[in-house]
Amino acid sequence: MIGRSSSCTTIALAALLSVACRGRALSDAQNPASASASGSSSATAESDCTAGTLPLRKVLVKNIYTADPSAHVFGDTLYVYPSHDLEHNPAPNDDGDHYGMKDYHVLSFDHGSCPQAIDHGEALNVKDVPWASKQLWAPDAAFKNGMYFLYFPARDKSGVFRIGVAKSASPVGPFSAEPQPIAGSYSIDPAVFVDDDGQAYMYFGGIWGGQLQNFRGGAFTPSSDVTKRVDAHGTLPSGKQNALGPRFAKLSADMTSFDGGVIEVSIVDSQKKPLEQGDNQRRFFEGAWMHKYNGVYYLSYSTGDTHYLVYAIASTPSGPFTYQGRLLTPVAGWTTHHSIVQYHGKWYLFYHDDSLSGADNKRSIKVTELTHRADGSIPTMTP
Ligand code: FUB
Repeated sequence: MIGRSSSCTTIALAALLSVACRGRALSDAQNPASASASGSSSATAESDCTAGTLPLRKVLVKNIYTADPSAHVFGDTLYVYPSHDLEHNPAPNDDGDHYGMKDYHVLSFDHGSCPQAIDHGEALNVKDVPWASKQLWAPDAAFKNGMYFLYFPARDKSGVFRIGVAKSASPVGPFSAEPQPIAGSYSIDPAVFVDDDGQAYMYFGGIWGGQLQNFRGGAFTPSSDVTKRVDAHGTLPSGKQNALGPRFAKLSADMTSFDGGVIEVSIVDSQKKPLEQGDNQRRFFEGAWMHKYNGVYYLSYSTGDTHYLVYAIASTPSGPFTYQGRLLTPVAGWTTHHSIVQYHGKWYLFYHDDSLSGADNKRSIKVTELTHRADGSIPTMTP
C-alpha cells in the first residue's frame, strides 16, 4: 500500500515498534503534507506528552491532517479511525467539496509512560473502492469474529453519498472494500455500536452536504439548493416541523449488510416533543455517536451550523432519545465531530479542530477527558 511503512504494518508489534516509529521532527508539524508523503510514523513529539495520560487538548497527530476521530479499544490498544484531510485549498461550499479526502490512515496509541499516536499509514484508498468516486468522509470501525470492519461514506459514481464497508484481519488494515455500498445505505457519518449482547447497530446521516434531506422519500431526490432547501425536491423540513433525525439500522451477523430496514431516530425535548428543524442549537446535523453508560444509551452528535456537540439519552438503542445538553462548546473551525470511548478506566472525548492549519478543511484530532456525574449527566467540556 502506498505510504505504508513496513516497520509499522502489524499491530502485534505496535507497542514494540512505537519506539522506532516515534521521533518525527516537530518541523513536520509545520508541513504535514511533506511528512505524509514519506509514509507512516508516530506524529507526536515527546515534549507533548505527560507521563501516564493521553496528551489532553493538544494536537495528537502532526505529520498529517486528521479529523472525525472514531476511537475504539480493541484488545488493550486504543485505535482511532479518522478522516485524512488533504493539504489542498479548494474553494469552500455548502456541499463540502473542499473536504475531498482520498484515503484513510489508522492511528493507535501506545499506552506507555508517554502515550503517543502512531500513524500506521494508508489503510484504504478511494481508488480501491469499486463503487466510490470521491470524498472519503468520517469513518468508523468495528470488530467481530476475528475480523475488523471499516465503515465509510463516499460519493458513488453519480455523486450520491453511500456507506461502504471494508474488511481486514488487522485493526490497522490494509482494508479490502466490498464491491458495492451497503444496500439501503445513504448519506454520511456511519457510527457502529456493538451492544453488550454482541448485536451491532449503525447510526448514520448528515444534512446539507451530507444529503440526508435528499432521502426523505426513501430514494435520492436532487435538491437545487442545499442550504435553503425550500424547493419541492430533496428539501429539509421547515423550521417548525420535526427535525430530521439520524438513521438507525441493525447490522447483520456478518457485519456487511443491514438486517431489516433503516429507521429514523427521534430526538425529543424534556416534554417528549420532537426537536424542530429550526432549533439549530439542539437538532441533529451530522456526526452521530453512541456510547452506553450504566445501561443508558447516549446518542451524541454535532449541531452543524451552531457548532455544538450535544447529547440525548434513551433506554433502548433505537430511542426515542431525550435531549440532555451540550458536550463541547465550539472548536476552532466550522465542523465539529467526535467519539467517546472508555480506555484504562477513564472516559475520553476525541474531537478535532483546525488550530494547526487555520483552515476548515485541514483539521487535527485532539482528546479530552469526559466524566459522568452521579446522575449520569455529562458536564460540558471546552476544547
Ligand atoms: O470530514 C468531512 C465531514 O465533515 C464529516 O463527514 C462531517 O461529520 C464533518 O466533520
